[in-house]
Amino acid sequence: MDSPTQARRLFVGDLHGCLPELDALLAKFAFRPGIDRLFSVGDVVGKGPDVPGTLRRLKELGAHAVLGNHDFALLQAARQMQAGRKPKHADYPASLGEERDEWIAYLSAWPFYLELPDIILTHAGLEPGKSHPAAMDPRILMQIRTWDGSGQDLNRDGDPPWFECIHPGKIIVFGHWAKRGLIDLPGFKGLDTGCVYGGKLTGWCPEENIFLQVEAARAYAPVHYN
Ligand SMILES: [Mn+2]
Repeated sequence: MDSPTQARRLFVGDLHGCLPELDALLAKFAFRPGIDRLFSVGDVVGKGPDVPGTLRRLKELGAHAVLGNHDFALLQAARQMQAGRKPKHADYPASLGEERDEWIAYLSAWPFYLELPDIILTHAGLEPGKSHPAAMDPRILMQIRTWDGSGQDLNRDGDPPWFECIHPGKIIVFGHWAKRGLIDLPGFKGLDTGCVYGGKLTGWCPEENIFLQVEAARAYAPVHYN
């Protein structure tokens, strides 16, 4: 029997500010702060109802996270605005509220990937043809869905999914592909099930090998898979 205090890990899909659903997922898992560990696949910001509240919860729980393309876009927008330019996602830094500087510092510390003894965590996926994520293009780690052989077009109908082009020795946990939905293959766990679009928030626990899901309370954003 497992000891009741054995640590479990919970990997959670793209949050996009969906704090009520994150809290519901943590409750469903019976997450124990200080014992269990929480990991986010990134895309915590953008589109959704409570971005600062979601960041607050991750920070309170000591969560580990990797940068998603929207988190990266926020950091880029903040830098561009500081330089007096008008970025594409000018609304993203404003969505952080009064603790804007705290959240920019928090997000700035997130890596493009995390490597654990048994798992690699990345927002979108890995770059085929390279052996280790340290050697991979961060744009690809944050954006890949399909592989065209060169990394130019990362999302093209007819090209194979990146996870059919790579045979890593560890389980890859990722998000970013809400249109495709839950991916449960032996070496690949894709957790973006479109919560912010009115889908579900998905978590995966490797210790119990279970997926947990909660329904979105509502659709917070029109479906726009970017
Ligand atoms: Mn994404």
